[in-house]
Amino acid sequence: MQTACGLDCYDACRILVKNDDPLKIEGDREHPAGNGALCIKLNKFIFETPRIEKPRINGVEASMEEALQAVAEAFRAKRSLLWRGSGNVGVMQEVTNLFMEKIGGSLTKGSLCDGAGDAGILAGRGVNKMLPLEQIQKADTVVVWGRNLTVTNAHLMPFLEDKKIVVIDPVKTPIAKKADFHLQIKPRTDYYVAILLARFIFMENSEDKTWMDKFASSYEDFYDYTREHRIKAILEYIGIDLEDMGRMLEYLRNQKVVFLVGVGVQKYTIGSYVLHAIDSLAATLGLFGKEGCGVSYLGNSKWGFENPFDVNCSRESKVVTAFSDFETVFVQGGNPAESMSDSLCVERELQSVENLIYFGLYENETSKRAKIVLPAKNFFEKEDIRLSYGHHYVEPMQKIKDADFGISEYDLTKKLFDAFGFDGLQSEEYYLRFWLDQCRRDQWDNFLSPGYEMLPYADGFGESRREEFVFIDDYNDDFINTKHFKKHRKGNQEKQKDQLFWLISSKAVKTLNTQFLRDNKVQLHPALGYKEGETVHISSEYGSYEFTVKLNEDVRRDCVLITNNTRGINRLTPSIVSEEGESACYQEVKVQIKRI
Ligand SMILES: Nc1nc2c(c(=O)[nH]1)N[C@H]1C(S)=C(S)[C@@H](COP(=O)(O)OP(=O)(O)OC[C@H]3O[C@@H](n4cnc5c(=O)[nH]c(N)nc54)[C@H](O)[C@@H]3O)O[C@H]1N2
Ligand SMILES: Nc1nc2c(c(=O)[nH]1)N[C@H]1C(S)=C(S)[C@@H](COP(=O)(O)OP(=O)(O)OC[C@H]3O[C@@H](n4cnc5c(=O)[nH]c(N)nc54)[C@H](O)[C@@H]3O)O[C@H]1N2
Ligand SMILES: [Mo]
Repeated sequence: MQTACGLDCYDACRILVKNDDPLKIEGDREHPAGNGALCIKLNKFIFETPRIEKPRINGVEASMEEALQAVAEAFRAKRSLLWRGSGNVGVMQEVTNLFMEKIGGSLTKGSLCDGAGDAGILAGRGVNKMLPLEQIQKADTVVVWGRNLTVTNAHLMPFLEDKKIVVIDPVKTPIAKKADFHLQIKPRTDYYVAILLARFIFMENSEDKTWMDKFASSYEDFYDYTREHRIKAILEYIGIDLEDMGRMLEYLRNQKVVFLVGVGVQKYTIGSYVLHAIDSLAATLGLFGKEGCGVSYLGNSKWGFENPFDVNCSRESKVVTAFSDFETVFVQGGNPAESMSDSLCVERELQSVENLIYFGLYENETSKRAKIVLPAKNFFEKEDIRLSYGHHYVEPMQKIKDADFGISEYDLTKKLFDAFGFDGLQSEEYYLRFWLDQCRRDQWDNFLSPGYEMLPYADGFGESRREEFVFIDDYNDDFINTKHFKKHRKGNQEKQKDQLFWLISSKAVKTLNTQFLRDNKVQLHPALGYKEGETVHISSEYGSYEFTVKLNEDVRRDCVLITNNTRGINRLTPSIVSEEGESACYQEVKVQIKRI
């Protein structure tokens, strides 16, 4: 038997089941996106992490029937919200939307993850199509741009063999150590890197005029726009020199280039401009619709599908959720108390919810606060379909074993429909088929998303494929010039500035966000003078927390690195929303370090 991994990651691995009791699994060498290996999360942590087995009401164990009754009761409130995290990214997670629509409840809008970048892509291309894996394989140069590839997208590594690799990242990540060239830029400067590179490409006449005449004809305006940016001042600000730029150009001109862009570049208010600038650079080089070329970001996995769970509900912000406006908040597959930014504010908001319901697999900061705790089934215990934001392969997720506790999203929806006397819910099989029947098959019988195109944008941009690429022509940024620096300009300006560090919060190996192994470390460059193992107090204008120092020479001296599975990380982060894309801005913040 086979199934697929439901964890929120680019790879979406196919899993071969060797034995169902005890469960023994391995990767599939035949899967186009896998390499036969499974990660440590699947091989170990998913089985070792204790599950919630018994429902609870007000801290007291209850039967599933009692808990479901209490949940139904809570949904009779006037104002209900379903806040869904990304603990499992199977399509059936969204079946609960159908119930929310029936009761006139609210869902969320916006993203904790990739929304700002997505908005930047839409601004340039109209639709966010994924770059097929085979195009990555055909590239000469792969630029890994704010993606921690070996940790978050490890199964892509075989696709990078024999290629020139360039990494743009403030951290010397494992892939940066292997790369031909690493641009260790200051965080939040990617927009400038992209714009300057485009400007140099025009200056040396390496731009692809033939392609642009056809698909992006306003390039003269874009060239003018890049010229509004002052080279010397910007290079100084982003901390790289002309020689670095020259080397970058060597890897970009006259060859097949793929940019693999991760969420790291866009955890800022200006996140959309970054992706729009990177896409504009790619357009200058004529990298769309051609073999071995393109920009690969987190694609829209549902592009091309009709979604039976698309509903008409009012939407509340997912990033700065006013939980206290609702009597009932149903948290499904998420841990908002720890994953959302500005945790202190989130905790306060959650506190004033009358009925906080947690529906998940593991105990976490949110389950601890919930009035009703409802155990879920994991993806080995129910049927589903897995799409991916990293490639076009679609995998059925088959039920491999029975669990004698927990309830699936479909069964929960059915129970709620029954409790309210609603009709209109189709069978589980119907929905599974609905998704799968829309897929195509490749020559090896793999399911492919209906949105698959071998060469996306080959005919043009937009939904109609007849539009042109739209270059970036504007950049609004008030963070650098006003917000922080002005605030600290009073008093001993230079000294204050030196004491402020960028906060980087990327993903960790042994966990999927807050699901498995948690941490308590802050990674600092040894030159800052802190000792391994000492406790420091880190603070921002939003809050503070204590962390244990881990020295790491790979982090820039003006940055602190705290992985996003670390308790308390989001005490430090701001509850602000990106200018476009309604996305969280975890890194739009500077922090101070204090010895205890
Ligand atoms: N093992 C593991 N894998 C995961 C996850 C997990 O928790 N654990 N989470 C999954 C999820 S939900 C997602 S969204 C993906 C995300 O996967 P990635 O896109 O790889 O995201 P991050 O881990 O946040 O890392 C982004 C990289 O950006 C760098 N970075 C930070 N700031 C900047 C900047 O300003 N500019 C540039 N150029 N780089 C910057 C960081 O140093 C880091 O190397 O990973 C998925 N895969
Ligand atoms: N500082 C900082 N914070 C971040 C980020 C960052 O880069 N920096 N990254 C952000 C990103 S990219 C993301 S995607 C979010 C993720 O944030 P969340 O969506 O909150 O994800 P998790 O913390 O993994 O919590 C998922 C929960 O889902 C439950 N679960 C797993 N499988 C199932 C299932 O099948 N059914 C149900 N009902 N429940 C299940 C598990 O119990 C788990 O606790 O975090 C964001 N938070
Ligand atoms: Mo994410």
